[in-house]
Amino acid sequence: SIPEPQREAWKRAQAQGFRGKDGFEKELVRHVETTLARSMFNCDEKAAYSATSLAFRDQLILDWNRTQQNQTYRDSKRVYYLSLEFLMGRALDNAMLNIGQKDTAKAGLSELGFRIEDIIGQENDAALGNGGLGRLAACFLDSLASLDFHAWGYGLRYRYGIFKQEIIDGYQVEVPDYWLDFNPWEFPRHDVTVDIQFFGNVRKESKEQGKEVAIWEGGEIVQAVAYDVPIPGYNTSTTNNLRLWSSKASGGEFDFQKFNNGDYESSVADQQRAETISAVLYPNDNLERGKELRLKQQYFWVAASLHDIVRRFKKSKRPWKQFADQVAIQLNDTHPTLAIVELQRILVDIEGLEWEEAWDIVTSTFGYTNHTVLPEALEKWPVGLVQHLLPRHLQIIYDINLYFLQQVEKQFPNDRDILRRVSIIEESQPKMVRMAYLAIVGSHKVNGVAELHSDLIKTTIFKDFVEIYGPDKFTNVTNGITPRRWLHQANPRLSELIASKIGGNDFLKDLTKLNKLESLAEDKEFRKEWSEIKYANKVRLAKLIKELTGVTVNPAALFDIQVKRIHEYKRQQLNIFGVIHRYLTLKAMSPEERKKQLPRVSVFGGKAAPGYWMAKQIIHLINAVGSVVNNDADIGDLLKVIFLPDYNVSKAEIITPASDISEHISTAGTEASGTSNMKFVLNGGLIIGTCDGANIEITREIGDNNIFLFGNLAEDVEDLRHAHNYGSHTIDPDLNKVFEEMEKGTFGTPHDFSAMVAAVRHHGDYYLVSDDFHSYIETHKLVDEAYRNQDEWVAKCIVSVARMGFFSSDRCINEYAESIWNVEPLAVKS
Ligand code: GL9
Repeated sequence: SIPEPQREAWKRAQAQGFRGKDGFEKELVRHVETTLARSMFNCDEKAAYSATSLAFRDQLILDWNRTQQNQTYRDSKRVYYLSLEFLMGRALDNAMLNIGQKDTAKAGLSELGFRIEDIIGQENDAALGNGGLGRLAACFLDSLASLDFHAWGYGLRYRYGIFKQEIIDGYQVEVPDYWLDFNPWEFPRHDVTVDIQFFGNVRKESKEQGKEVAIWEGGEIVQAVAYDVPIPGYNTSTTNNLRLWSSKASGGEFDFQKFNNGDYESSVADQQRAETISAVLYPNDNLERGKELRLKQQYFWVAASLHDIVRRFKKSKRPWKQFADQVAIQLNDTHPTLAIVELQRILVDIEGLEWEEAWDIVTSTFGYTNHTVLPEALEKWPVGLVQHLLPRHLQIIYDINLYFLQQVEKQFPNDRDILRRVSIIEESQPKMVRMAYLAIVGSHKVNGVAELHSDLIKTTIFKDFVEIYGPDKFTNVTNGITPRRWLHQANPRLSELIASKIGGNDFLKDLTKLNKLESLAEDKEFRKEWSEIKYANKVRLAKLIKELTGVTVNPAALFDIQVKRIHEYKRQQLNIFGVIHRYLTLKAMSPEERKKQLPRVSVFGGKAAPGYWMAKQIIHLINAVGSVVNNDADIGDLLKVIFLPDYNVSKAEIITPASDISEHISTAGTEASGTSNMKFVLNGGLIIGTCDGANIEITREIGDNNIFLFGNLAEDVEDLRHAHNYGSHTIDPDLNKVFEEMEKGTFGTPHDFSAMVAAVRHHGDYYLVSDDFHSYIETHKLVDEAYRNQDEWVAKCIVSVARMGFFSSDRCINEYAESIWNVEPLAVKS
């Protein structure tokens, strides 16, 4: 640091942000001319985007530096959010809004010859996630900063984010997403590196007083390099840090030796191998596939992050027993569970603490969030693989398990079976490490993400652990979404209308203030303005549909939208079967009768995991139905079926504000929470849904007359499945007609879709498509009827929005802070 006498000079020279439109223009042109080495003669939209981003980035950095200095100085407890996925989307629009300078930029860009929308549209999405879990992490970062919490995110800097989806002949084709060619939002910290060890072996060494220490040696080293991403809060100068690790060959002596020996190629190959660790995001949603590289990613990321966290703690020179007073680490799903083992290893092997003392620290530090009960998504790693890659960690896992099972045995002396059931090691062939159990044993709190889900984990997958630890270790924090991105940014006109009616923008920081809207639901003029905005948003989506699919849709039709990952449990197949049923019904009508029907646009969007064959079949069927229905002259505007390719965060910002109705129709008990349900309602759309995940709490908040619920309940699912397999399973007659039409070849070769039909007819209909079909169809009739009465419909939308305050991610973060992390917000002093 600079000595006192020179500090005055530093202060005089300190960087200042730009002020006003003229200041912004000056900065923009400066960046075009000096940073990018261009001029007004070759400044295209891409260059204008780059320069605008750099101007805003400078602004952010000032706040960011101040926040980091302030947090270091205050040295209060920090929250660390460990997530393998951060589905951030675009940063520029968000930065402009959070700083509060979007209007300045708009005016400045326009004077310089650009439209702000075109400039914003130049940015690649940062798509480092699959779906809800990764987007939740991104919303949480926004809330943590906006609420002035001292928090860091830790993740991986994937070179390739989630693949881009192209639709070719109705089939999904995956294209790599290389998004890093120009990314002004990250700062490489080449001076912040951590050496990460893999493989090798463990030796025991005797120390003084007969004490034994484990020494992990040999193997190979890969270097982790930090890349920092500033996370601005809304209307606060707090700007937090998201640290993403990138892998690099360690460049140690070994490589040089090879190089000097003339083995140039193999030393380059080593380099490449090291770099593959952070190369690609695994594209699975709600599925784990036990790949060695994935385990390497997990350890690489967790070890680098913990090293960083421990280094920061040690700077404060506090005793170890204060660690958990300074540090709260939240595990986003089981992906970072090795952090529990790694911290225990650091404390015992490196820092020399006793096992018990270390374990107390570890368990007070961690919290674990579960995001799914689907068995195929629960992580397990073969013991042999862990042994090979992380020999010392496997020993520690065995010791953790030993002490845990001893405790269980004491508690339940006459119950041998419970030991088998709860053991962290599954005694299967091959033996497996059960990561969720390790996460529970190593954390002080475990939470689910919606009430039903949190109840389900307590009564099903983690039942034994509730017996062992008591119910207080298990809690619920219902998910939420950030109203900054999902209302203010995605739907600026609605946000402005609301602000103008309820006395300002405060609701963006306290979403419960939306309740002031409720009394306006009966105001005719207000309803009119509301409808005009919805219509404009539908026009905007219709334009996108035209651009991406070539199909013209009528914005006056009822827009019915289902966008989310394609998965059998989410039941896009139920939706498309319903669409076929609607098509058949329309076809059977006389032209006069048809004229009385309400026009509908069914929009689908979402990616299928590349290895998920059935999900890809569903995409194919949707497209096949679209190409028949959209070209049927009998039907015209009465029904259009759209598959929007490459659904991502920036498209969601256009899609979400444009729904009349959206579909959240998972088999009851399978969707842990869902978060797009919240986004659609917050944007003035109604939803059709099952009694699943957060739909239940949405219903409780907005009232059951404002939502279209249908289908069997979670508590009946097991019995129904049992009946399908062991009793008789009669297929719903209307669904049968749909199947017969598919088998006739109306939508292409019947063979193409035979597996989808067979899943329902012959393979036990695990997702209850037939059981729920009738109720689904009937409920859609109610939707049509309700939509005909626009006055009442709009009133329902307004009332619903007014009651959505609960679903802000700010509320979530405050709940985590109070009941799990024990931290309080601290604003940056200006
Ligand atoms: C998920 C659940 O399936 C969603 O219902 C839930 O809303 C989110 C966030 O809690 O978590 N669990 C899960 O594995 N995914 C979810 O979206 N999938 C991924 O995004 C990887």
